[in-house]
Amino acid sequence: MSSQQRFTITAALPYTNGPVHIGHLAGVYVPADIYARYQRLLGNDVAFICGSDEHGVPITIKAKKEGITPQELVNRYHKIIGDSFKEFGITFDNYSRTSAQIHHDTASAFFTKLYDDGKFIEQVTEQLYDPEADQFLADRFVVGTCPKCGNPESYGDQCEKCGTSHNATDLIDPKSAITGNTPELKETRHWFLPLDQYSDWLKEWIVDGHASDWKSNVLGQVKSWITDGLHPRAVTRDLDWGIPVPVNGADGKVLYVWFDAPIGYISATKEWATREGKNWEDYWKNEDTQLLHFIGKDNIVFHCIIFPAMLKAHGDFILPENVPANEFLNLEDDKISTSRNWAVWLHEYLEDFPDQQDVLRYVLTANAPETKDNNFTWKDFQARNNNELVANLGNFVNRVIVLTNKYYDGIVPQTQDLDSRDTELLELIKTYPDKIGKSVEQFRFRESLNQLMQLSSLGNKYIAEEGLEPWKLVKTEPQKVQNIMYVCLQLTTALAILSEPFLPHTSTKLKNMLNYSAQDVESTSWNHVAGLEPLLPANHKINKAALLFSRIEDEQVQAQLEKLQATKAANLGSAETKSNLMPQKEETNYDDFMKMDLRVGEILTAERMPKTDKLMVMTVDTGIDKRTIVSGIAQHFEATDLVGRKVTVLANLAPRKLRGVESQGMILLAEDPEGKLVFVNPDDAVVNGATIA
Ligand code: B3M
Ligand code: ZN
Repeated sequence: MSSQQRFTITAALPYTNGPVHIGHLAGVYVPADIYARYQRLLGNDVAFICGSDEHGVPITIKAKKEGITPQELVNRYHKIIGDSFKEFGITFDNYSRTSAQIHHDTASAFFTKLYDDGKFIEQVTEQLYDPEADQFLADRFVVGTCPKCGNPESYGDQCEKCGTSHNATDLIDPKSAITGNTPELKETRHWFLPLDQYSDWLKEWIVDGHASDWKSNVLGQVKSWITDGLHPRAVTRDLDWGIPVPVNGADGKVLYVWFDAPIGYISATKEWATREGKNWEDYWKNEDTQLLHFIGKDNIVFHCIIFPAMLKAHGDFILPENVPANEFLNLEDDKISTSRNWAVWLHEYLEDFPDQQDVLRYVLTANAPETKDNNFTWKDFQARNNNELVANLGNFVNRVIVLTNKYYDGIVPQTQDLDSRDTELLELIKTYPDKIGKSVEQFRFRESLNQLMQLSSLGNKYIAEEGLEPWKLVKTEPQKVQNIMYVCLQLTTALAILSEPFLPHTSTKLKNMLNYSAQDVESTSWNHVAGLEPLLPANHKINKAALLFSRIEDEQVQAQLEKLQATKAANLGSAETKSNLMPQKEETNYDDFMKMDLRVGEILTAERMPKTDKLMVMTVDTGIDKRTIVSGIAQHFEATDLVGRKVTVLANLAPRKLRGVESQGMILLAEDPEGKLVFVNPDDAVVNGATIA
């Protein structure tokens, strides 16, 4: 037995300006919960920490819109979010909030220590200011063009399109989100964390030290930030909602939300430790403790660069062992968006699918955006439920429990002369805790869930093998059937234990059906499955079968799709969509337009450029020649979807080199206000080379 390990597992603190949706669950909370539950089942010491992120500009904007105070707003959503997490079986040891006194105290003390130790640069700089609103424009109070990727909708502190974190003054053509005015520059004093001074250390620690164990999406982002050069970042803001800057003469200033929020992990641990009679420092200052941050990809810079630099500056904290960030989940091929209401909200899901929390956990894990953005569709949800949960897992368990009750009054039968098929399966079951566990430890949750389902498939195969079906043999070969049912009951118990991290409600139901509890056996832990003791000994009495999963019908899926259709229709006419449209460009003239050689082409080959996320290299038949065109569309389309497609080509665009490959033209695309790209499709009947004007 290995000795007990200690884990501090954090899940990103959700902003408390709205409820949580399937994207949050898939990207952060379900994987974190699987991991925490798994470590607990191994007998490890786990602090699984989360809470509401209650500061920041979006909260004040929304509260203002609703005519309530920010505190009233966060109180509302803190409750809704907390309830959703409970319903879905997310087992936080503490779900705290950043408006709690303990957090204000902890964050203030953290800032003060860095301040006293001279870790900040204090500087008067010119910041964006909206005279009409009489307010400085930090973070989401200002929108402008991202200096890195050109996204016209970037926020002051971060561009959601390319993930870059920047200063508000870096934005091109900034506009106040309050009044729409072009801001002025006005002097103000702030405190900056000189990230540039941590650059070498970060490189050594992450890029060199974790090259093999951190996910490549995380490493990729970290590397690119370090290569682009880190700059001092202001950690204070001119706002009235947040934690006051604990320095004399800093009235009207608060800590930047991304400075206080990650400290929330520490304050939530303190709050929990006090309640449980533990020492919080064991979880944050002991080198033997493994600190893990579960987050979405838009939070990588904060958890891999800024927060570690803060911890390092403080001096006595451990650093994360890993930051297993996920990519994004789309919904029905469209980006999930709170403002467009394009989401499946957890509290609404529960109204439509009560008691089916595990189905959603299952689908979101099976389809998790682990290495690339992924898509949730209601059809897939239905298919996975009906074909996998109902037909595989549910079907196996139901047969075993029903037949045991029918043949043996629910008593686990005695075995005699097990044949090789029986013993092989019993041995194979014992390999699963290790197999599933290895995948979980590497944050490969899809793979681990797949293995769990394999185990159930093995059961179905075993029970349904031609000529050996128990219901056919029960009269003629009663002992053989006893053996088969015994083996099946062991497998069902293994499923009850090993499913717990993934499908906790199902696991509980299974344990109840099996009348399985810690008293019967030495322990209920994970590794018990691999042990020598039978999981469910002969003569043990089980309970009656209860329903585990039920089919999801076409009408239910249809109802969900109609709901989304209605959202889309409502959005189309909305003022927000219209105001998101790009304004008309400056006037041009006929002659200039006619200079452009636009024609119909066809994509012959397409290949993602190695070592880039965005670039696609294509050969295009323009009718007059076949040429190479490189385009930044690789995040929007798969290469296989492109080949054979008719496209509109700007043929006489001056060639330019992109990462060493010369691009000879441009393919035209329409971009909607949400950044979704669509081809400008010529009719398939038009010949390649046909000109367009
Ligand atoms: N609230 C961002 C988000 O919900 C932020 C996470 C804080 S973790 C310290 O995406
Ligand atoms: Zn950008």
